[in-house]
Amino acid sequence: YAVRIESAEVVITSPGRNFVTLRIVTEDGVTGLGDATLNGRELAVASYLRDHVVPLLLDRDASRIEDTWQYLYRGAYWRRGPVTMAAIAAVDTALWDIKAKAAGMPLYQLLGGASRSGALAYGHASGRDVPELLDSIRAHLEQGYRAIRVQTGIPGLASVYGVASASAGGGERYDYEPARRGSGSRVLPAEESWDTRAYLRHVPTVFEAVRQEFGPELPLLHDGHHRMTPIQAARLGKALEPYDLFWLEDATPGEDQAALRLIRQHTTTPLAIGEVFNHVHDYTTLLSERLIDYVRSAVTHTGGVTAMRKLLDLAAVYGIKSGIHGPTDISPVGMAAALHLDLAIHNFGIQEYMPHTADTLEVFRTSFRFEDGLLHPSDTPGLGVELDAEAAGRFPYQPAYLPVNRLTDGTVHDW
Ligand code: GCO
Ligand code: MG
Repeated sequence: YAVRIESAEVVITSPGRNFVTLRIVTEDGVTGLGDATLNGRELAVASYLRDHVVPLLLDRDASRIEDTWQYLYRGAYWRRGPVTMAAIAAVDTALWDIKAKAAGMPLYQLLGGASRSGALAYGHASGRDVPELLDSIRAHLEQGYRAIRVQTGIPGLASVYGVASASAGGGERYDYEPARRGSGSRVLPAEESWDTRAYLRHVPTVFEAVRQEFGPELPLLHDGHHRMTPIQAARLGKALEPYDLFWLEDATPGEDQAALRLIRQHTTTPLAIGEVFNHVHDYTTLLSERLIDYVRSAVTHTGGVTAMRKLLDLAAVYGIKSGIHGPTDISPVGMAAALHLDLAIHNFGIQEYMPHTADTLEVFRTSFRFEDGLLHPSDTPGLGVELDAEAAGRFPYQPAYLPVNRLTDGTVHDW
């Protein structure tokens, strides 16, 4: 059994934000899609694919997924990194899409079938102040969310990570954390300012207000976005214990695995990390020493379905669960891949979810659905996402960067 890869094409489109998609077509005319979007560094992955991967894919056997993964990973000699691993992820995901379509099955069936009826999703509530935050949580509950990420403005700081600039008003907010765009030919990142002490003073009071208003049941999450030192993170984890968080995410910069030991010694607040990771070896200390509770990798940035399955199976050995990365800079293709894994694996924890814009959903025709707080990949064969090339062409690439963060004295800090 062999199916020749006939063509492979990189599609860059920007229906509100930039997405990079790999589209592989077999000799039988079966199409597979893979997400290769790396927010703010999109063209590097597009070039890696176009210049160095597509020429190797042509005429290969599309059915040999593991072999192709190893060929691209070991064959490059140079290992890991977000650009390489996003490129490999796109190929891998597209080949799984093809295999599942050829089998006439939704991908989760090839991964072993459903382990649950749907994937619990968490939504992003935020507010510049507490009243606006409470309104945003209410709006999310009305939309059916059963778990909520809580981010707020900090008194004294002009703009803070995770806080949408417009008010919720009951509708969906699409302006969350857009990669900033400039005008003219030169685009520079926006700059934000940060004060960790002000943040540490304020956040526990916010969770106090949220628990007062919504009671003890609602699962609440919070993202520290890499901004604390280990001892500051330990202190925040302790201060938040009375509010029973589902998780505290990215308390410290992710590359320092040992930092989690110090946090863990001081707090029972569950910890999640890994959205900037791209390899199982980013996690080995964290998993084997049980220093985290949730794995935050994106399928898109961690080598695709094949590598994520292995990573999550290793996490399962230690009783650690999934919390797959799913903000809107993961394309609907990457999101669908996450949902098939969520349904199939045993150690599912929660799935991050933000609806994509109407323009994005015109380019990417999805079939997954959000209902009563749960996400469901559809039973459409494959991933269940199709790319409308004509619509994609209407939204050309626009240079855009994520913001840069500085302490109030001007020192560059983690964003
Ligand atoms: C999250 C993340 C995102 C990232 C974004 C960067 O928890 O969803 O922190 O909001 O900041 O993916 O591109
Ligand atoms: Mg995060």
